[in-house]
Amino acid sequence: MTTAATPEQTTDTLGSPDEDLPTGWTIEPLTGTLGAIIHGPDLAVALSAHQVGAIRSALLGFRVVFFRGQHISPTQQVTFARDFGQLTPAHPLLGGLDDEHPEVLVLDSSDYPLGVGSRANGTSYNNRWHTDVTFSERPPMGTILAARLIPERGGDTLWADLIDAYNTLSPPVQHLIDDLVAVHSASGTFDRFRSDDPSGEQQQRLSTLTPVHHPVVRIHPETGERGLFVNETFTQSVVGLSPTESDAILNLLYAHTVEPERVVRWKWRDGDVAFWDNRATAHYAAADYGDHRRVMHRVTVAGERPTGVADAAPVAG
Ligand SMILES: O=C(O)CCC(=O)C(=O)O
Repeated sequence: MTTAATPEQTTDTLGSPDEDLPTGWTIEPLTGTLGAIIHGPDLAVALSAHQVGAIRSALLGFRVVFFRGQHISPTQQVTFARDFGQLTPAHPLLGGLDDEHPEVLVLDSSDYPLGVGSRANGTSYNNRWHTDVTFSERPPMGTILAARLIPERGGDTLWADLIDAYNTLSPPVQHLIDDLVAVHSASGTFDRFRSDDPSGEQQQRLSTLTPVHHPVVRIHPETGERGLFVNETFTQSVVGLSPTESDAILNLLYAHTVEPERVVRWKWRDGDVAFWDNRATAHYAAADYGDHRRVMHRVTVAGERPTGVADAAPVAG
């Protein structure tokens, strides 16, 4: 199991007591448990194994880490991301930035015209809580998001801590959900292709994606922690429950997950980079900047098939 940096191991001033940090690096936690700024790295240059290990450890401990003012190019973003594993294509349904950068997904608010909240055709520009690509068998392990164009006001991103969400449920509710399995699907969210896809190519890709099953409570593959693994964007229902039961349990979990104590909010500045553990967080991009433009580049590191409590339990002899 990998060791994770925790808020207790760091200080919010320069000179962290964490002796494992590379020289000149410090970690500034943003809340009691979730989110930290890593000061010191230059993501535009090759990192040493020690530096990569320090970022990974901070990621496991804080679940989302931030780097200020990096201004990295798409190629540098891809190179940095590769330090943490194999990359996925930009998205199962959407193309990449260009032929040189098939791993870079462009999130441009101008592709989703119309102001606040839900956008054209009833679709949204990530202003809905979600964990990335949980409609696939192997959702990404992590996501690296680089700010390219930030509106003057608004456009923050919020992350919620899925492990703390599990840990703060009462034991009877934990017991109730520990062995449940949920259905995740891209349809609904990406239905806009029906009206927005003259060639039919994206609709064709959508039709190849069948719903997948994931445990409601996921065991983190590196830390062994239990976390909720459902989100209101891609989770459709809980297997074996009536629609009323499924909706009630999922809505309870969603509401609990995004209570303010479990959320960190990031105010972007030009050149910032965020890296989140997609196995332990959900996120939400606030669409509160009217018709201003906001552009982000996203790269995702491949992940494994989620395992649940039942998968991890020892087999009875
Ligand atoms: O644009 C953002 O701030 C978040 C992006 C996002 O939600 C995503 O990549 O899934």
